[in-house]
Amino acid sequence: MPFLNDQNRMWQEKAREVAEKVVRPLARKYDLLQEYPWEIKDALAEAGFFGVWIPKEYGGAGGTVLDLCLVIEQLSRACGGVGVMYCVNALGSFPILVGGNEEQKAHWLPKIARGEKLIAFCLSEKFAGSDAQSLRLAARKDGTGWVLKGEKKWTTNGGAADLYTVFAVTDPASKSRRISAFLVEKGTPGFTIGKIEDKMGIRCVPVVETVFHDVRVEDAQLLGGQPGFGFHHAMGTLDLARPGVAAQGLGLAQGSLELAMVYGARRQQFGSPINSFQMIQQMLADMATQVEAARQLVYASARSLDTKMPAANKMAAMAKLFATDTAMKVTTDAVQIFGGYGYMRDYPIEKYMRDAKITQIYEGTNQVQRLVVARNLVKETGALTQLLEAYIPREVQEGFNDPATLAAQKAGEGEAAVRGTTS
Ligand code: COS
Repeated sequence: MPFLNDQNRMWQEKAREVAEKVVRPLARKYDLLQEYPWEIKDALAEAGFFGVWIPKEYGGAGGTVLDLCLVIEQLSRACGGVGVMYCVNALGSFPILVGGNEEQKAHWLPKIARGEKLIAFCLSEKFAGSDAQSLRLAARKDGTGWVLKGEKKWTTNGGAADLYTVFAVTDPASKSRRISAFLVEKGTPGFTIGKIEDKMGIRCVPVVETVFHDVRVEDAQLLGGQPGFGFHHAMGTLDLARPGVAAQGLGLAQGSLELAMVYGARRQQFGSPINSFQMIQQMLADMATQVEAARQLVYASARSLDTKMPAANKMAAMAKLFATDTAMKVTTDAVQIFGGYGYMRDYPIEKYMRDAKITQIYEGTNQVQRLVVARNLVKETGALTQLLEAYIPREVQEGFNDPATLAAQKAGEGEAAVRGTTS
C-alpha cells in the first residue's frame, strides 16, 4: 500500500494477521451468541493493539490516528463487531487525552494501553441523540464530590467496560458551560446496567442502557478538574474518533468485496463463472472503486488529525459519512452477488451488511456529518468571497446589500443554515 510508512505498515500487517488467525474463525460464533468475545479481546491485548493510540509516556505505543485506523480496518475486514469492540476503547479514552488532567492520564491510560481496563463512552440518552447538548443526566455538587442521577442510552461496551466516561449536566442555567464529563468506575454504588439491547449487527459487543441512581463521584473524577467543558471534550473526542468508524466501514466494505470476488470466481451459471459476466464485472469494478476512494479519504482524514491541520473535523466528518455510506452500498451489492446464498445466515456475507448499517448511525448520524461539513463550508466561504464575488450575478449582490435583507440576516444570525438530523 503506497503512502504508508514503516510504522503504519507494521500495525497494518500485525492486525491483518490477528484478524485472519483469531477474528475471522470466531466471528460467526459471537454473532450467534451475542456475547462479548473475551478470547478475542485477550488476543488484541497481547498484540498490543489497546496501546496504539496512547502516548508512550502513558505506557502506550505512541501511534497515530492513522495507525489506529489501519488496525480497525483490518479487524473489521474479518468482523465488524470486533472492529467496534476494539475502537470503542479509543472513543472512551480520547476524552482523557483531550481533556484529562495529569493525574487522570497517569492513572488510567497505562491500564487502558495494556488492555487491563476496558472503557465506554456515555453521551447519548433517550432524548439526546444528534442533539447532544440536550442531555439530562444531572450531576449535583455535594461537598468534595458530585452526585449523578439519570440514564444513558446506547452505551457500547457497557457491562464489559471497567471505566465509563459519563457526560452530565452540571450547570443547567448555562448555555455554553452546561455539561461536564466524569470518570465512573464499574461497581460504584448506584451505577447499574439496564436494558441490554438485542441488535441487528455488531452483536459481539454489548450495547446497553446505563443507570445512575445517586452515584457519588469525587472531584478527582471530574474530567480535567474543572466543570463546564464537557461538550467541548465530547466534540473534540468525536473529531478524533470519527476516522475510526470510517475505518470500520472501510474494513467491512473491503471484506465483503473480497468475499464477492471469490464467490464470483467459483459460482458457475450458464456454463461460466459469474465473474466473467459484464453485469457482475461492473458491480465488482464499482465496488472496488468506491472502496479505494473511501480508503484514500479515511487515511487522509487520519493524517489531517495527526498533523493538526485546520478543518480536520471537516475531513473526519467527510471520511465517516463517505466510508460508511460506501460500506452500506458495497456490502449490499456483495449480498446481491451471492444471490440466494447471500440472504442466508449460513454464510458470513449477510453479517457484513448487518454490521455496516450501524456505522451510518453511531458516532454521529451521517446527517450530522453532513451538517458538520456544511457548517465548515459556510465558514470557509468568507475567505473566498473577495476573490470570487465579481463572478456572482450583480443583482444577487444588490439584493444582498439591500437594507431589508441585511436586517433579516442579522436577526437570523447564529441560526445554523443547515439542520436536518435523524436521531
Ligand atoms: N471541537 C471542540 N468544540 C466544539 C466542536 C469541536 N469539533 N464543535 C463544537 N464545539 C463547541 C463550539 O465551539 C461551541 O462552544 P461555545 O459554546 O463555547 O461557543 C459549543 O461546542 C457548541 O457548538 P455548536 O453550537 O456547534 O453545537 P450544536 O449543539 O449545534 O451541535 C452537533 C453540533 C450537531 C455537530 C453536535 O451536537 C454533534 O456532533 N451531535 C452528534 C452527537 C454524536 O455524535 N453522538 C453520538 C455519540 S457516540 S455513539
